[in-house]
Amino acid sequence: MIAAVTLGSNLGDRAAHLDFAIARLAALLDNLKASRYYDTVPVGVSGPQPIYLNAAAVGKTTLSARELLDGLLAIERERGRERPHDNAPRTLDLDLILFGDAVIVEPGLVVPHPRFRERRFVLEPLAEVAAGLRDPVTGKTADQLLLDLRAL
Ligand code: PH2
Ligand code: MG
Ligand code: MG
Repeated sequence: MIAAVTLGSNLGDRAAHLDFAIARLAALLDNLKASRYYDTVPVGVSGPQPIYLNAAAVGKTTLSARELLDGLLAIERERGRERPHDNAPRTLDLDLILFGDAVIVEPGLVVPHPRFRERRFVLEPLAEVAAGLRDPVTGKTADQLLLDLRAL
């Protein structure tokens, strides 16, 4: 299965957290392709927050979506991720965005990610590494979803 993961950090040495995550992801996903790092303005958070550094990575895996998710959460913990409240600033956030053509709604695991189509900070890096990757819900590629966003 081809998995797409997005990375985000807005606490501490943001680039070091993303570098670390990409090195770890390379052990979970074959042929890992990682995007450049994008400085992005915080979206949908309550108070003022530091600027994020976001990226995307895609690769192949034989793990299940749940196994991959557990792997992502373990990497977050290695960078001291804390969750004091929803959308709190974080050292490292790893979100599973797409998992082949799987549509999954389970506790703690919703794929495709429910908000990724509206998020430029997800679609821009994703389109860089996997322009043709398709969202099984809308049938659109990452490129098309990004264009839709630009047309708004
Ligand atoms: N993550 C969020 C909420 N808002 N904004 C940006 N720019 N980048 C993020 O990674 C991000 C966000 C929840 O995970
Ligand atoms: Mg997130
Ligand atoms: Mg997350």
